[in-house]
Formats: sequence, C-alpha cells, structure tokens
Amino acid sequence: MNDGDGTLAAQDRGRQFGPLGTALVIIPTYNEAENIKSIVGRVRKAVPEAHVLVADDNSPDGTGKLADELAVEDDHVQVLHRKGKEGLGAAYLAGFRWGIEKGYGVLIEMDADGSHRPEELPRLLTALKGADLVLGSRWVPGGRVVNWPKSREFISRGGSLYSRLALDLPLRDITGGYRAFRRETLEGLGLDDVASQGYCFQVDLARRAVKAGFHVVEVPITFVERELGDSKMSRDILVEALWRVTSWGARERVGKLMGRTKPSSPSRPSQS
Ligand SMILES: Nc1nc2c(ncn2[C@@H]2O[C@H](COP(=O)(O)OP(=O)(O)O)[C@@H](O)[C@H]2O)c(=O)[nH]1
Ligand SMILES: [Mg+2]
Repeated sequence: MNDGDGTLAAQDRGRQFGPLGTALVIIPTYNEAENIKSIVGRVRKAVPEAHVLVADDNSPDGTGKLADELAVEDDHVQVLHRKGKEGLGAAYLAGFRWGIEKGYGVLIEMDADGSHRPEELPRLLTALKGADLVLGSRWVPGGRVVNWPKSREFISRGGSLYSRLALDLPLRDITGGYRAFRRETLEGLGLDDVASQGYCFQVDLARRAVKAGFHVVEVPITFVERELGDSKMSRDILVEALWRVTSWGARERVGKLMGRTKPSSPSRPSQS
C-alpha cells in the first residue's frame, strides 16, 4: 500500500517478501498499446502483492494513456511518464531511481511484450532469497526460447558467449532482460555512470554485479517471442553492444597485465 505521495508506508516495507521487502516490477514501454493491459494484468495475477511501474517514453501510440487508465483502477500500478524516446537503459535507470526513492526492496526488469512470462516471476523471487541478483536465463538447462528463428537464437547465444569470454563472466545469459535485483544490489552498482543502452545495458549491469562481488544466480526461463507490436531493437543497438563489450574486455585485460586487478565498483559480500 502507498501513502499519499506514493512512498511506501513504513509497515509495508519488508512485509510482502519478508526480509526482501516489497517488489516493484518495472516495465519499460515504447509503442506497446497492444500489450500493456495484458502484461500488467498478468503480473497482478501472478504476484498480487507486487507493484508495477510502467516507464513510458511518451509513446506515440498512446501506451502511456492506457497505463494511466490501469493506474486509476488499481493502486498497485503507477506510471512514470518520460518526455521522449531515450532508450531502454535510460528508462530502467529512471525506474530504478524512482523505486529506490519510494522504498521498494526488490526491483524487477520485465519487457512489455509478453516475452518474459509473469507466471515465472515467483520462481525468480524465490531464488532472490539466496542471491543478490537473479537473471532469468534462456541458456541454462531448462531455459528455452519459443518462436525464434535460428538466426536470432544464434545472435543472442553468440552475444552472451562473446560477453562471457571477453569479460570473464561466469554467466550464460548476459543480454537477457528478465531480472530481479535486491535494492542493495542496485545501490552497489554505481548506476550514476551507466551510459549503455539496449542489450549492452543488461551486459553492463551483470558485469558490474559480478565485479562488485554480488552473488548472481541464473534461473531457467521460457522466453516467448512477441506476438503483437514491433521489436525496437536495431542494428545500432547490436553495434553498440559489440564495441562497448570489446572495449571493456580490452581495458580489463590491460589492467590485469599491468597488475591492477581491482574491481571497478565497490565490493560487497553476498547476503544469502
Ligand atoms: N521506455 C522505453 N522502453 C523501450 C525503449 N526501447 C524498447 N523499449 C521497451 O523495452 C522492451 C524490450 O524491447 P523489444 O523491442 O521487445 O526488444 P526485443 O525483445 O529485443 O526485440 C519492450 O517493453 C519495449 O517497449 C525505449 O526507448 N524506451
Ligand atoms: Mg521483445
């Protein structure tokens, strides 16, 4: 429950998920009018105690207005209206800041198009009891994708494998965007200087979490390709990921060669 200005009442903090606190599912949207009602309804049904924040970049198709209608009907749904399309990473950063300020204990990333099934969220939240960050993973045993052409699977698997090798990360699905963070984890990632977008944003956060010493766990998910609306990912986003990951990897290797093995973010022990 929220008090007047949307800040969680003190007794609500920590109540919903025991020591983890209340969960906020952040759904970034750009032109998701065909999907927004369904995804919010599914989240509310799958995890009724969780709250939802739609982070809309002033979608020309009216997604923000539809989200406002949902928020009027349901006090667990809120909308962050942003002035224009600034990319997935910027929308998530704004959503994280909003949620941390309001006192949420768990912050979740979820796409609006149904690819990340809300019905799997309870499993992610259960895993978070023993982890600092949970990644919904397509590429661990039990994980899979539905309705993807082989070419798309090849690019996605290749992107994760390249990131894993270039950045020396013990993870299988590094570009995925179905994740549950403890608030303390986000607070320890140094989000103020995150500039990456798209898939690279996800790689950047995973990389920061591992380097900071957080306990990161992968949970298998079934990723279902969208049926309605269009993908916003572009060639530019792939190119950005490739050059950023390559340059981070090169910098880390040079640092190691010169004897500087210190992680780039503050270290923090696991709380499992
Ligand atoms: N707020 C906001 N959301 C975005 C932006 N770009 C993509 N999204 C959302 O991010 C999620 C994933 O995007 P999608 O196009 O499905 O990517 P794909 O699954 O990789 O094809 C969807 O909910 C999109 O509406 C953006 O610039 N701003
Ligand atoms: Mg999608």
